[in-house]
Amino acid sequence: MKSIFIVLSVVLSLLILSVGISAAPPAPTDSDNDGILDVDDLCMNTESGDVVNSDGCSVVQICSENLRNHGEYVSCVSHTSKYFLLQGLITKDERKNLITEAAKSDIGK
Ligand SMILES: [Ca+2]
Repeated sequence: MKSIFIVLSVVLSLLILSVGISAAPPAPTDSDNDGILDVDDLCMNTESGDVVNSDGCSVVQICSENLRNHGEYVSCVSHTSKYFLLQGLITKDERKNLITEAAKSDIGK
């Protein structure tokens, strides 16, 4: 009788061990597909295709925070996009397009 318990406990231990070995940790996720994993992403829900910095934030996301008016938004896009340009994240033409789109937008109005 005692040997049955030993065999059962060994089998049970092996089962627990095999479950522990085969259970892989969950894959890291990048919910907004901006190339920055969620654990490091300070700006969730980045628009698809938007260029982001190492914090996972686009120019629009950075400049849409704590706005007082439209002029402040356009100014923020201008200087933030310059930083993105200097970092090699965007081209001069992309920066120009960001500023043009910011000026045409209703953000901050
Ligand atoms: Ca993001």
